[in-house]
Amino acid sequence: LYAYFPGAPTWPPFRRDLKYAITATSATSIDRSTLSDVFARAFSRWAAATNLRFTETASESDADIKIGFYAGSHGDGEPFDGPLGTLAHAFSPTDGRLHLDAAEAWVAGSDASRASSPGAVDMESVAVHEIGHLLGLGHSSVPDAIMYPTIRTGARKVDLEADDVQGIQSLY
Ligand code: TQI
Ligand code: CA
Ligand code: ZN
Ligand code: ZN
Repeated sequence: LYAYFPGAPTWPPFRRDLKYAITATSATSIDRSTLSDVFARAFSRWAAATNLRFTETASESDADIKIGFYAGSHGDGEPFDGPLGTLAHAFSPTDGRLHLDAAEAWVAGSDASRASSPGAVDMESVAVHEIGHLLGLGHSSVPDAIMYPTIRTGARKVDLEADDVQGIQSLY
């Protein structure tokens, strides 16, 4: 079953049109248009299950959600740890920060088939999971769910399960 954060925080009802910015990208070698693509696809999966809409903005100050790549300590008390271990993290609503570990061997876009090479991490799979956290979902006990707390190394898991859909629809 799906879960929420303590107190079940959500984005408030008058904020159904959320803007996201992909800001700190200097620490990754993946090009900007691929990143835009991966996140557009990841957000669209949650938009399809809710009345939420997500739009990319180039202006960080306009953004509700701020996505960036960081290595090691990066000022939020949750340092990244180099290859594997923690891949990414996101904070509960309405914080809006989604951080990815710049040290991972990220694969994205047309490279996604390489996700099976050793140590590779499929970015879209991680993005879909972290957006679930951004929207207020905790971890699910259903192994096939996007919000299950583990994923097989190299696996690609981007489709919401019934459990994820029920979870997000109970919040929005
Ligand atoms: N990052 C953890 C996660 O997103 C960070 C975390 C632990 C967390 N507990 C949390 C975030 C509670 C919010 C709320 O779960 S991770 C996976 C999965 C990670 C793990 O790097 O371990 C994915 C990131 F599920 F596959 F194991 C993305 Cl998809
Ligand atoms: Ca790591
Ligand atoms: Zn962080
Ligand atoms: Zn998680």
